[in-house]
Amino acid sequence: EGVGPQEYTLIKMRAKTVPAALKAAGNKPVFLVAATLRPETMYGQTNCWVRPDMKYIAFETSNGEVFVCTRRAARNMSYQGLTPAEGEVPVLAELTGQDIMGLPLRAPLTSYDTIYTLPMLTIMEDKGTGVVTSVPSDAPDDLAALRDLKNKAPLRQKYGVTDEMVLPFEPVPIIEVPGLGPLSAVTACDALKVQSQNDKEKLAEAKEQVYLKGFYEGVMLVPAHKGKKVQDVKKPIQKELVESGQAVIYQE
Ligand code: A2H
Repeated sequence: EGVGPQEYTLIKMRAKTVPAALKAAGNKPVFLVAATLRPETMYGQTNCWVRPDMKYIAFETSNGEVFVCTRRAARNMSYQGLTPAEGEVPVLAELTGQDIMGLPLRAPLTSYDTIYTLPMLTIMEDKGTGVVTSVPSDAPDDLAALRDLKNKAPLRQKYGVTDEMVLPFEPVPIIEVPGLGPLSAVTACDALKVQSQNDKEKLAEAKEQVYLKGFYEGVMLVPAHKGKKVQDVKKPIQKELVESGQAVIYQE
């Protein structure tokens, strides 16, 4: 990794219903918080990823909201002014990813009114918040994991997610990438014949093709920013999300 701290945008995904494991939250609004480097892609969110076997916590923030993420990330947040007392995390509940699987969420900027938490098995414990937002149009890992769930009914059953949480959701064209079209991750994964979320080598190659080009040459397709370069809208979109209370800045 790089030398300095990495800055992420934490996307606040509001739980539309509160599961039994989160009853300690009472009436406070509950958010799953996903760390992203690409806030301008939030127009293309189709779901939220959690890892079924991973441990998460719910804690109360300095403004009376409840955030769900890994304990490690919450500890970092406690030194970034996000908890009531510096260095202290007021834990409300301990959970596993499975406890919050299939949760309906309202997420910023996406055209889908409700998206769901779904299982991704390759989420790393020591990066970001352990909650990942899914943009299958522009992220090969997200596309591969979504396709796994779409193609494999037994996988959906294993983690208790229903057809309705998965099948209606398709990659949304949000960024045109020269040579890769309006669904760059789809183009790359199809060309390389990526087989699943565990197809490490091909996914690494797909990401190499998609990420740099997407960021440096991508042009926005969404009406609000149509024709603008990805590079030029990233910061303004981040700012808009933060100022409207739909995101916070997080570093690690
Ligand atoms: B990005 P970096 Cl569209 N485990 O968000 C695995 N992946 C994780 C993670 C974790 N614990 N935490 C965050 N991520 C993903 C969007 C996106 C992202 C797009 C394109 C590129 C991209 C939609 N998913 O990242 O190792 C998140 O996916 C390019 C690397 O800290 C996050 O941003 O550089 C990115 O990896 C952070 O990865």
